[in-house]
Amino acid sequence: MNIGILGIPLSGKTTIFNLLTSQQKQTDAYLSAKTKNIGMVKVIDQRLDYLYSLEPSKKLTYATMEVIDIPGIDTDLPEKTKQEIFSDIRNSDAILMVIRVFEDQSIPGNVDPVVQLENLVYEIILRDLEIVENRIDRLVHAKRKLTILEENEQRTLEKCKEHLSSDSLLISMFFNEEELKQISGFSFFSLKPIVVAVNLDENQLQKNEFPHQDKYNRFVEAHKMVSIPICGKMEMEINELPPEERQVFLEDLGFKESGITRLIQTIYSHLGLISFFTIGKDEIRAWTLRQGTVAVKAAGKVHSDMERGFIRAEIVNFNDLKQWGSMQKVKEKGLFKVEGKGYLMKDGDIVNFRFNV
Ligand SMILES: Nc1nc2c(ncn2[C@@H]2O[C@H](COP(=O)(O)OP(=O)(O)OP(=O)(O)O)[C@@H](O)[C@H]2O)c(=O)[nH]1
Ligand SMILES: [Mg+2]
Repeated sequence: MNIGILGIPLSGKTTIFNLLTSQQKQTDAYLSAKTKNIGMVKVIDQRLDYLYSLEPSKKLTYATMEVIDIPGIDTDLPEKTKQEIFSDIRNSDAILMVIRVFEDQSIPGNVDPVVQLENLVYEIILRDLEIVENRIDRLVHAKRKLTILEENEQRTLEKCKEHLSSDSLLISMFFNEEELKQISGFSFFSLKPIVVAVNLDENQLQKNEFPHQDKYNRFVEAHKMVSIPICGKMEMEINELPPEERQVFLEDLGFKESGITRLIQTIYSHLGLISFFTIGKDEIRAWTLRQGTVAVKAAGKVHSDMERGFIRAEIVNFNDLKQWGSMQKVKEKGLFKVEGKGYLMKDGDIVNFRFNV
């Protein structure tokens, strides 16, 4: 899973990247950076800690996501530069937009969330239109008769073009299965799920109030995005505290968990991701799946041999284990399940794959 971070210059992208990945890349109050950063995010999951407390193992491995932090997108940049910046997140599975609302005289830049959203969506649409128009152009000017498949593809692309030209993201368009296949190879930006981190100051965060909020919320909803408030500055301060003091600090301010934790969870759920767990003497580990994944494919995540030689999956759901407190009890209650290749994996499944190669 890979997430690309997008925003205008100096909106707090690298600050949030650092918080997500525990890195310390340079942030700057005046000069927009020209470099990209790549890092891994640990998907904190308290269920994993609970499993470890029942049966300690040598290693505890959280699920991870990769994030890419790119330079700020300024509408005034030359087209070619924008294309280059965007190309670094072309293969991302989702976009994390960072929108600046915090006021700070020493940091230049726009603080109107709606203007920023409109500009970024406009840029995303332009990138996709370039691809669609190029491809249509090649099909139209082909020096031979198009195949039926190509004719169908052209028809689908014409529909995409019309939709994009009306300032709409492709994610809000309906595609049937065949059409989805035709367009899947283009990695359209506007088909990627978008999570918006709205970077507020402490006061705005606590009151959950900021300028243009209603218009902002309507825009987010209309474009099938999901928004999460965060204060980059406060998150940095929390990070500087010793771990045992962080929770108290948060609770004093009226929060249950840090904004970064909520952000990771929001990304996870907006992308339709679920976790399953494997337990062994050497490692207790969480794995990420898309909702709707079958058991044999989940096995392949752990090891290709497990997919190839899949026999069955032995499954206990975390919620049942938590309720009854031990595997023994869960078995007595008849909640230990044996499932075949086509079983639809559920969030929180604890799995032992039986296989033979
Ligand atoms: N007051 C305040 N400042 C912040 C907040 N978040 C980030 N900053 C500051 O804003 C400046 C820009 O932050 P960066 O994280 O470098 O922003 P960026 O979007 O990566 O910027 P470029 O990559 O250069 O476009 C830095 O000085 C940060 O310390 C916040 O929540 N409040
Ligand atoms: Mg940056």
